[in-house]
Amino acid sequence: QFAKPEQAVDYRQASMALIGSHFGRMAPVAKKEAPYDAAAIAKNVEVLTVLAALPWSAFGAGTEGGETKAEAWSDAQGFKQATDDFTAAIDKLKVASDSGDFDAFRVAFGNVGKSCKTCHDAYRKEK
Ligand code: ASC
Repeated sequence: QFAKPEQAVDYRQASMALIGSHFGRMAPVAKKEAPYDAAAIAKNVEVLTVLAALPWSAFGAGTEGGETKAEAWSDAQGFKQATDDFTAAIDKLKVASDSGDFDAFRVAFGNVGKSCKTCHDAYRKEK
């Protein structure tokens, strides 16, 4: 899939950047600093569900490095669990945003943010 390890690092960083963009742009809505446009949120979350699947195949054996701690490979089971928890949280965000219910969206959005942070705290190098 990746000819060189650097290409895997680039791919996971690029896909994470897109996830951060499509997730982060909804933060003002969740914080009630911007109006809740249910259709716009649902459309954005649709994109996010696709993006959320992308990074994980770019953490294969031999691609250690970048911003990722060695623990992502030495604790492969924990890392897999953390990424599965994230995609499960994204799936719940999709259900919530499709419902058009603001409070359901807000709670599910917060849970996705927690799963981002849990995985970053454990497996991403300090900046
Ligand atoms: C973001 C982003 C993250 C998460 C995290 C949530 O927008 O880039 O890594 O949210 O900060 O706690």
